[in-house]
Amino acid sequence: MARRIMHIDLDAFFVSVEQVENPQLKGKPVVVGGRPQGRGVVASASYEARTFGLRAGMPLTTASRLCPQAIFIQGSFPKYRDASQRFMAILADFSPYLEPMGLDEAYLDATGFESIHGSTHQMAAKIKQRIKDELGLTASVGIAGGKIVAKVASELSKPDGLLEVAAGEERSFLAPLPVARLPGIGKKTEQKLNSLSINTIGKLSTMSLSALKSHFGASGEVLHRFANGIDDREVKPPAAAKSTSRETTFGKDTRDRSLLKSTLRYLGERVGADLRQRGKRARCITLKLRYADFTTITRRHTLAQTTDSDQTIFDTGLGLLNKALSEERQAVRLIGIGVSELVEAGKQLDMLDTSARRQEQLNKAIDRIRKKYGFTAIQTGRTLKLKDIFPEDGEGYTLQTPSLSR
Ligand code: DCP
Ligand code: CA
Repeated sequence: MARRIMHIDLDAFFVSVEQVENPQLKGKPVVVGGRPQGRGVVASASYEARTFGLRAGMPLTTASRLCPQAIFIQGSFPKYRDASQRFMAILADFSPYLEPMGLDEAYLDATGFESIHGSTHQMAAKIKQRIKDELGLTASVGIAGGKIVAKVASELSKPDGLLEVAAGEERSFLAPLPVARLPGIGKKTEQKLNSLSINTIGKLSTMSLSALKSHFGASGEVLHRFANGIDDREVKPPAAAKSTSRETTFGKDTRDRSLLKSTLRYLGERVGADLRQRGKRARCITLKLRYADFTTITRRHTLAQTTDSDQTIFDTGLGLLNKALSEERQAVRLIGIGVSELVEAGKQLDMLDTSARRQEQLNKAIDRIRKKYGFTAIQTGRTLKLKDIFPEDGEGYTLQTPSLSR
């Protein structure tokens, strides 16, 4: 059966999330990335801002010169992560063959879904509608026989687009487009191709494999396939993570044991919540410390029995911390805690033990309340101290400088 691959990409993602929250921003040039005189770059620009030449990656100072009336927003990563999760959950309703790429795009294999959703085109229209109804966002969708052409199609259709390339038409669809449209061709490759008078993907597709290999080495072969619209890479659901961790850098290097402990407790609770949400238990607990001179150490402890309990994670981490601090006199710059050697949380032998069972019930109750009222709705004595130190973002403490990185 001929494959039908979809590429779904949210339009002006960060900016659009801000516009849903504050509708006054709609229809205006808006930039997410930071203050106009800040040192950062544009992370996302509204399509109105793009008419002034604003682009992702452009220094904010350049952006404010090109478009002084633009509204500049700092942005908030947890908000975008939430929107991303809801976006992926909608897609997962349509097909289990889903491969998220970053926060706001995904490939979906729609082959054989006609009996459920009608044509692939109709399925894409339904997906777009649900994203609009439930998230207030617009998505652009490309459909083709392989990933690469689906992606080019979604990009070409932006914003709020839907473009299907009929089976067998991949090569002729790509042919008139400039080479830079092909994902993977960066500035350098583009210049090199242009210097060889190769300006369109069609021209590129006629270059011999050996010529491409001699100019671009191993990637010449990929270029050859993609330019011809050939791409049989599968849509691969992401592999389950093998570990999970949380870490934070202090505003100022510290020797304050009670601050170190509170922070460890808080980070450990986040790790525990993550484990339980994923239905996993861990056998190995790792502490990470970076000292003032940037020396970084990790210390690990393997438990006799797997755990998903905040208390056990913290107790084990604290044991490692006390030992490490007794061996090193420097102030601490960063602290982190992680768990690994994960197993599915099935029925565990130690669950027969009543204290372990009580722990589990307690953790479950905490998770429920936090899900409803936010992570900091419940705090233990230790993490409460953090309130005075770290700003809170409604969803948990903002541990690092607000970061837009993925
Ligand atoms: N992003 C980022 N840093 C980058 C690239 C992207 O922080 N180097 C963020 C900002 C974007 C989001 O990821 O809003 C998605 O990236 P896209 O490249 O898909 O850009 P947009 O969604 O903003 O615009 P488009 O409508 O072109 O997809
Ligand atoms: Ca996008």
